[in-house]
Parts: sequence; structure tokens; C-alpha cells
Amino acid sequence: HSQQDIALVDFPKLCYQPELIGQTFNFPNCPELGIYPVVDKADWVEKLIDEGINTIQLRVKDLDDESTKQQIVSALAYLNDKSVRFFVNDHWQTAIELGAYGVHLGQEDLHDANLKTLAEAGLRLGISTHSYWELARALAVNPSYIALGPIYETTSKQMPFSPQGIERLQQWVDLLKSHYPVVAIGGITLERAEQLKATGVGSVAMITAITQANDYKKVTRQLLDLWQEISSYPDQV
Ligand code: 3NM
Repeated sequence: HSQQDIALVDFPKLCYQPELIGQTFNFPNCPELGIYPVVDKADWVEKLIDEGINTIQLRVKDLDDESTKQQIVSALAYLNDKSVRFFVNDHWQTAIELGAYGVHLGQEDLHDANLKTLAEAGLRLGISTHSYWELARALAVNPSYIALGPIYETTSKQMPFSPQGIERLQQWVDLLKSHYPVVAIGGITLERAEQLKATGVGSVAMITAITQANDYKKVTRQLLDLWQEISSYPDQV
């Protein structure tokens, strides 16, 4: 797609959109994305929504297109009219067709997707970044949020990037915070959530910490509680 196409793109922000009144997604207070699990099956979407998660990404990597679509259909059927920000990784055409809240794209997917079509369909767009170069590319697209990773070592995804660390995350947040929501990803655990939150990052995304936990319900509740508590520290007073 030409640069001209990209220049015309304007993705919806994460906040409440007047034109969506009465529709599935309605976030009057425009909270940050907060605790953001990334899962590979629709049944995880169901289980985590039941624990109070309201931002989630379905990232299916090992199924064909048709089976992936079935997973998205199942997840959306469960979400129905719950106020959940449901992002689909990569499969942007299916996400448009089925009416997901948004799409998350990596840098390679960004090249292949028709961003103009995506933006015109009203879906939110999150983009992964791992370097200043990738950040520049993401900014050129004016997305709904920007993810930075991997913050710590991760075994969930093979990447040619070493961990960014907390200082780089702090730089990203300081640079971007009045323009874009930032999501931190990669090796994030309950134990690390507090120091991440201290950077001012609005959201932390994780796979293993939740899906490989001995007790995912407990970890999910602890993450939600911790994030809530830290968010309400009276430091802005
Ligand atoms: N993207 P875990 S890191 C899917 O840096 C993904 O872009 C990353 O899994 C990035 O929480 C990552 O198990 C894996 O480390 C996150």
C-alpha cells in the first residue's frame, strides 16, 4: 500500500465514540487498557472475562484461517454486549467482518494489512514496536495504542530483540504518554507489575503469567487488584 494510503488513515482512539452508542463497545471513562492478557483460544477469552478482565487479545498462531475464524466467532459470541475490548492479532479481514473492537499487528503484518480499510471500518489498531525505527513506522500510522517489547526475557515469542528493560520503557512512556496509550509486553509477571506501573505505563500484556499459572484465577485477580490499587495512588493530588 502506498504512503498516500497511510497518510489518510485515522484510527479511532480507545475512548468512547459517540457513534458507537448502543453498540457493543462503550467506554465512557476511557480507562487505560490495564491488565491485557494475550491468549490463543476462545475458551481463555471466556475464562478471563469471567474473572473481570476487560481488555484481551486473541492471538492464534497454530490454526488455519477457517479454524481461527471459528475461534474469533466463539469469543465474540461470548462477549456479546459486555464492555470488553477484544483485539484480534493479525487476522484483520476476519476482525472487520465479525466486528471485533480492534486489531493488533506486528511490523510484518503492518506491511500486509490494508490500513485504510481497517481504519474506515472503525476498528482500533495496536502495533508492536521493538526499536525506535519500528516506533517511527508505528507513529506514521497514527494507531490507537503502541506496544513495546520485550520488556524482559520471554519464551513465548522468538525475536531478534534483547529485552528493553525498564529504563527504555520509561523513555517510551515519557515520549508517548500524552499522545498514545502504551502497552508493555514480554516476560511480565505479577511480581514485576508494580515496578512497571511506576513508569506510568497504562497497560501490561502477558501470556505465560496467566495461561501457565498454577491458579490463573488467583493470578488474574491479583494482577487486576494490584493495577487498580496502584492506579489510585493519590500522587496526582
Ligand atoms: N510479543 P509472555 S513479547 C506476543 O515484544 C509477544 O512484541 C512480544 O509473552 C513483543 O508474557 C510477546 O509469556 C510474548 O512473555 C509475551
